[in-house]
This record gives sequence, C-alpha cells and structure tokens, in this order.
Amino acid sequence: MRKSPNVIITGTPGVGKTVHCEQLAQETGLRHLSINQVAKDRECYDGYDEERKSWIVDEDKLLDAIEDEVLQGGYLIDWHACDLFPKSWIDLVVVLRCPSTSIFHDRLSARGYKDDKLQENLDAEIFGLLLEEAREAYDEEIVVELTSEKDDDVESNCERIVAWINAWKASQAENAD
Ligand code: DAT
Repeated sequence: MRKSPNVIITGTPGVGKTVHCEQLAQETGLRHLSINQVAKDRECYDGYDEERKSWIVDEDKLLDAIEDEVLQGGYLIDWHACDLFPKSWIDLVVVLRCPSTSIFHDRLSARGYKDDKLQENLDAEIFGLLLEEAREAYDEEIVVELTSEKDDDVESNCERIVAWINAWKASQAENAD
C-alpha cells in the first residue's frame, strides 16, 4: 500500500505541466518525475523521428526504468501522454487545458514551435485529445480536467490538487488503522 499517491499531470505540450509540477513538488514533497528527462537520462529511446525532430520513447523500457520507484508512491508524473501507465500505479490523473486558442498559440510560438508542429499541438488541444485518452484509460472518478490559462489558475489548481493529496493520505492512514 502506498502512503503517498501517484498523480499524473498531463496535457498537450505547453499547457503548463512543468509549472504545476514544480509548484506541487514544493508544496507537497511529492517528486516531479519528468518523463522527458527520465527517457533522456536512462536512454529509453527507440529511434529518432526526423519529421518531428524528436526522439521516440520506448514505452516498455521506460516503464521498466521507473517501476520500482513509482510503486513506492509519491510521484508527480509529467508527460504529454498518460495511457501507458498501468491503472494500478495511478491514483489521480490531472488533465490541464488551455481553452484560449490565442493564449495557447502564443505559448507554442514562444517555444519556437512552427508550422506543422504548432498546428498539430493546437489541434490536439482544441479537440481535447489528452482528456479523451485519460478518460479511456482510467476510471472516470480519478480523472480531473483543470484550466491552465493564467497565473491565478496555477495557484487555484495547485490548491485543489494539494487538498486532494492530503485527503488521499488521510484516507489511506485511516484504512491502515
Ligand atoms: P508543459 O510542461 O505542459 O509543456 P510548461 O509548464 O513548460 O508546459 O508551460 C509552457 C509555458 O506556458 C511556460 O512559459 C509557462 C506558461 N504557462 C503555462 N501555464 C500557465 C498558466 N496557467 N498561466 C501562465 N503561464 C502559464
């Protein structure tokens, strides 16, 4: 039994996963597990996609690399995909959304995304692909959609997630008694 929950923070690239995870890690002591970073550090790659200019993650290798740690609990799993993580590992899935296309467009441009890559991510956000993926992969009651447009949203979202984490820990402690 985990004493601390595992929370997936997911959403289209640029939606605010990193800013949320960094703040939540400070406030809760849960560890920020950036899957991008893990894949890089532990070489969980299965080739390079020339068209997208990005590495292709070998999901089996990645899961093997993080399994022992994640099963201990207490991780904020930060990635733009979520359905690869086994249900039994995960206690909450937060899908961040940016409903304003203009704000989202500006964020992606500021990152240097152009043309196809920019359009692909804008479309993914408009159609809510990550939310659909999360709802298909996990039980409805553990999937939460939160808006991430402004600084204030980061504050209020983190407040909600911290409250949820504390409630989860309290209920685990009660069950253990
Ligand atoms: P991700 O990790 O999902 O790719 P990020 O956390 O790096 O996204 O954020 C991308 C940029 O957008 C970064 O400059 C911070 C900004 N941003 C994200 N969410 C925001 C919000 N709710 N309010 C203000 N800025 C935000």
